Amino acid sequence: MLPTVTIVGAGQVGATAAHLLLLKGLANVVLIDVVEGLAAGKSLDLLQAAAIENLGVAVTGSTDYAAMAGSRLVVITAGLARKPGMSRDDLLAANANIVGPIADHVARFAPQAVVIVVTNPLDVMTRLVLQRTGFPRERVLGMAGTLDTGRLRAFVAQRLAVSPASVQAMVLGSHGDLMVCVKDSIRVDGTAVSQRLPAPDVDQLITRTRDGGAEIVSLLKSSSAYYAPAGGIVQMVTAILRDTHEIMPACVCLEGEYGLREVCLGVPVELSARGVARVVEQPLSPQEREALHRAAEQVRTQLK
Ligand code: TXD
Repeated sequence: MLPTVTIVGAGQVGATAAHLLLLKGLANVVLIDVVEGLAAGKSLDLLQAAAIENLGVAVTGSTDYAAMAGSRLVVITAGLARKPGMSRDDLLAANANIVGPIADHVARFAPQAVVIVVTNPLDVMTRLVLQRTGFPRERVLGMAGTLDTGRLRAFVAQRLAVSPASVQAMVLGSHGDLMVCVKDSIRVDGTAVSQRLPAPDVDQLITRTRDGGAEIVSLLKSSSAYYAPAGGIVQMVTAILRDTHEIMPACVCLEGEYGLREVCLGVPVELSARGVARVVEQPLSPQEREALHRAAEQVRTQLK
């Protein structure tokens, strides 16, 4: 029997992630949204889309948080998204008021679930969910690093006209201006990117990755990105449901790793059936380490 994944927030990111999960035949999906009819309507549409693909998956939608009972994973995408000119931090107070009570519902109705937080500002919301659920840190993760890494891989692959499958990278730190792109981690067919591109070009691709969300917001105007964010969610969900032990970046509460404590930040983690099997300490240059600590400071300030 397929496991159940609940997605709270049936908006752009939530519904697109549901679609991907169903098409990959990975899970049955429960959608929950406060807007009357939204989750129910989208779940019917998704059920029919799955039937066209001959997939016998279950999809339901509800306004009732109790519908998440028995879920293996809960993904939180509920909240406001950015409009042009807004930073992720402008969403802080409004989204904390949405995500805090949702975390209480998760603790009540899905006490054994692994939680993936997506709502911005991501690092602060992940910490909030960790505190409000009281779950161990292994079971509360934030999604941003898989998205940011995907963006960087896309830009490098496009610039060099190679397959994205040939490009490896690791983007850490905060989801925002203080993201930390580990330059040594960018490799093309196993060779350092510095052998393929001049340093200013690499820097330009890193800057475009850092501003990748804003670039899309400024074009779409009435919403932020959702296809690649949904892909980033499904990459993590797949590793957890299939117990792959893959290493990928995720936002997790640090307990001494990288010299940081009690702050949630993007770092490489090994994902398994129980969530985070291990935080991986990747070698960083002194500048990257300092940038990671600056990101931690900013997240701490926002938490206050
Ligand atoms: O990398 C990342 N982490 C991100 C995060 C990448 C892209 C988007 N990122 C953030 O995800 C974005 O800044 C937002 O904070 C969330 C959701 O973005 P999305 O684009 O999906 O926003 P929508 O389309 O507005 O959908 C949000 C839905 C909407 O249907 C609301 O009715 C619902 O959330 N909502 C709720 N559902 C359940 N319960 C409550 N309380 C609730 N409040 C709003």
